[in-house]
Amino acid sequence: MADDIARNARARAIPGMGDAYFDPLLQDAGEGLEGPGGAMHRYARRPDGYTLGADDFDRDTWLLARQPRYTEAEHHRWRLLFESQRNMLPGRACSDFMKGFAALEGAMQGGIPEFAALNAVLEPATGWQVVAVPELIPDNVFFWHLENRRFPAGAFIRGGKPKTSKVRKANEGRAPEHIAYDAVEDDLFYLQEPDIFHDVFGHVPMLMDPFFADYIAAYGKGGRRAIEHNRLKNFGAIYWYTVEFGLIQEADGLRIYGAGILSSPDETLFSLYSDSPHRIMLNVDRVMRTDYVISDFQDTYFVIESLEALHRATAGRDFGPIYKRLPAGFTYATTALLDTDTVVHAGTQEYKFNGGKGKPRAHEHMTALRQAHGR
Ligand code: HBI
Ligand code: FE
Repeated sequence: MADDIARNARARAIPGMGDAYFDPLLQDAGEGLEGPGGAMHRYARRPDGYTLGADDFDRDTWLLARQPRYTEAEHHRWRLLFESQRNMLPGRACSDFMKGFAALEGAMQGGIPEFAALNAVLEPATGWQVVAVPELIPDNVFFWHLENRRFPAGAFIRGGKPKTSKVRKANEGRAPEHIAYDAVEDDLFYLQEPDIFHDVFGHVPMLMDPFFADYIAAYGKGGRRAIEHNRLKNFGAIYWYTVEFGLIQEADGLRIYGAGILSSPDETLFSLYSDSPHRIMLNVDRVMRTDYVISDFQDTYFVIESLEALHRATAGRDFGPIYKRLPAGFTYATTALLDTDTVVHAGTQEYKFNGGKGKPRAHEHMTALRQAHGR
């Protein structure tokens, strides 16, 4: 399949990045095994000897020809994350996520899933596929895949190289495949970059929904225009505040559909139950002007009425004239509340104003939330 996609990419060239976003560092970095982004080293020397080499990586499409064969330690990390986060879903994830999740659960439990098994469920439902990539891929390639109903998922799983001294100490002298994470949640449960757990557990269930499936494909199509108009950051905020961190108003309360939240146990609690963040009804024009947080919980979550309404607010809309009026960069801070907002909850912003992640008060804030909500 990866070969077909590569041929297809050459026949119908991937739209360029445009002058504004041409990044010489990205274009020139690395050769062969390292890959253009330098992440192939993740697959180069696997504990069980199964190696993904330069031939397994396509430089046009950024696709891996196959998933690596995962070690037992990696399957173990998946199971830890999977079990723990599955228990967070009931009453918190939206009904459409739960529906998609139920259909995919057979292919997702027991260890890191085979994309072929996921696609056997996903493709007949909405025409989407999951495809393997080594890491974050360039925006134009990412959008091109989305437009063609392929969701690029990182093939690696987090936690292979413990970063904190606490985790390192707990595992001193152990071979990589024997590193234990059970007692050291902090390193495993905080997400720095999209890995296979975030991409598959967080994103794929929503791709089972027809409206959401169309919404993301339309988003991919719109990406090219955003790049041409030099408004990629503004356009990216839409994805961020919907696909990654979106909330939805359901009949019996607020629920989550954003993959960034649903792959994080703490943000699942924070987004729904904390008094700190604002919760505001989604307005696409407002969101495109709003900055966002990349290394901590969001200061503001945007709420939609339905997936159908989300689809309507974006698909088929001509963003060209909108970009002409839109200033480059962001106008509103992450903590802003505007007269024109439809406010669901005006946040105290206490988490933010106490310094956020890593600060003692952030820790207390989360401990209180976990205790109040049984985790
Ligand atoms: N690549 N693999 C991967 N996953 C992403 O979520 C992703 C990406 N490249 C670019 C990108 N996201 C963002 O720039 C867009 O959402 C704007
Ligand atoms: Fe994501």
